[in-house]
Amino acid sequence: MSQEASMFSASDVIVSYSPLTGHDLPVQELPLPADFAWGTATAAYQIEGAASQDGKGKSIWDTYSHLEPSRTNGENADISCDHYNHMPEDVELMASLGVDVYRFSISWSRIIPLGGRNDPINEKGIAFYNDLIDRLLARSIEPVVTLYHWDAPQAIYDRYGAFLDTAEFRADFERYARLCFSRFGDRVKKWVTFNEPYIISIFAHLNGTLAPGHCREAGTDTKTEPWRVGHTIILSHAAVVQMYVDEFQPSQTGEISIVLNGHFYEPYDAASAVDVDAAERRMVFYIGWFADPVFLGTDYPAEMRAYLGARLPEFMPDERALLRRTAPFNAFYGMNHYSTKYARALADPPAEDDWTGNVEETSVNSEGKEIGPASAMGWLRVAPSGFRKLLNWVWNRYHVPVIITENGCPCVGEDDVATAVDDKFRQRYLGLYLDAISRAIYEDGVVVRGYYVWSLMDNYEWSAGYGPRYGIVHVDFKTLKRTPKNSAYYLRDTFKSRRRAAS
Ligand code: PNW
Repeated sequence: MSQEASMFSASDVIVSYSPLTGHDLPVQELPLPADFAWGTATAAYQIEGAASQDGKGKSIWDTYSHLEPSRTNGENADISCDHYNHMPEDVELMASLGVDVYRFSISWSRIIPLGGRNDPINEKGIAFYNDLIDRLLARSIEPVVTLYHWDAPQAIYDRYGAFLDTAEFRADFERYARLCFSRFGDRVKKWVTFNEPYIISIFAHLNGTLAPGHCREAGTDTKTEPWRVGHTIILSHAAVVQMYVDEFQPSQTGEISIVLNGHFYEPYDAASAVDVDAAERRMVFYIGWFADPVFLGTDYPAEMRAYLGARLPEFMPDERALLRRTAPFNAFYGMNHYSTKYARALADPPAEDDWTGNVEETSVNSEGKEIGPASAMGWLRVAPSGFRKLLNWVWNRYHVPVIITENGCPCVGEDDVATAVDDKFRQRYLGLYLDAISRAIYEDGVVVRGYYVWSLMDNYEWSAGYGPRYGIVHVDFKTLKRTPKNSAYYLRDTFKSRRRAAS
């Protein structure tokens, strides 16, 4: 299985750590700016449960997690953390950890059960998010809201294939966004339109490991559809930025942007010019695909146009104008980052639906050196220097203040709460990644405004089910008891002292 396909699969879970050099890197507790924000992050489908409570409609994940045979490790998130019914407790928990920010997503089909622009609104769903936002603000926690974290209403997928029809999706997404701005925007001052367009395009519409799993079956076209999906996301994003700026920002005074994920890539063989090119090309194909049109307001990167030819959709003149107009209004670069990989240029011609730029991704380089110690997921390795380099890469290309909207890792043996709370591996990972941010800020001049750990609590890790646990709080999925792990206290304390050190 390719590294990409295994990213969300239970078969990639590691059961014991192997000792590796580099694991003993010291955490230096380097300073951070006094106004640097620390937050926790979640996504609706992964934590809420209450799959059909209070009139919620089905999303593509409700369908996908119930397929037979299962494509999600036999597990679904019908209940998960049952956050929908434990929300006040979860807000109190965050308050006790001293977080400044909570990044969560709204379930589109909870507030518009059928999703479409003429479909009815579910007031009970709206009431849930109003209550959540009010409770956060009462505890001085800033809500940062993602409109789309992977759970498209099933009805719009049934009607027109969701992202596969740009005009239909854009119109429905605009209505959904307008509803959110008008009902929540008096109190929500930071909006994210889409979480990780790369993953939506490639994992859900090419290799098919995430819902709707649209791939390699009758009537699908993996050569063009992932790029159509990306195109839909970019244009829907820009349209909603324009709407927010025109209709809501003057009175609500909030900010809006998008969240992009991406690894840093080192060359497989540092002495090989083609591998050095491959590493750069992989980042352009991964990140530049979305970030160039969104933040620069330009066409797709020239390398992508040249390589993909007619597989890549064109922006029409009015769409180019929309991109140019809205680019400067993206107030921050939301970065989800977990790990670094090696990139190796492939000599053979690529598959006809290749999406990588003909690059192979590995965790071991030409000299047999591992990129870093593996977490409980084989692909997720501790490589903080790659994180610092990625921060520089993004800053140099886009010059937009960065917010780390997700970063974290799962540890080995975390089912058992007694083992889980002593999460030294995670504390080390988080400490090193915060040091990397500090170096990027103070030594390299990158502007980074905040850090939201993934995740507030253990939750449903998509196709990998409940196997990998990313939480700083342990959840017992039988009793739903929440128990903070030591990393939760580590983050509370390290932000206190690092920020004091900086001021
Ligand atoms: C993110 N990668 O997904 C998602 O936003 C979360 O919902 C998810 O639970 C979390 O990270 C952990 O997996 C990722 O390619 C998608 O490196 C892709 C990658 C990493 C995370």
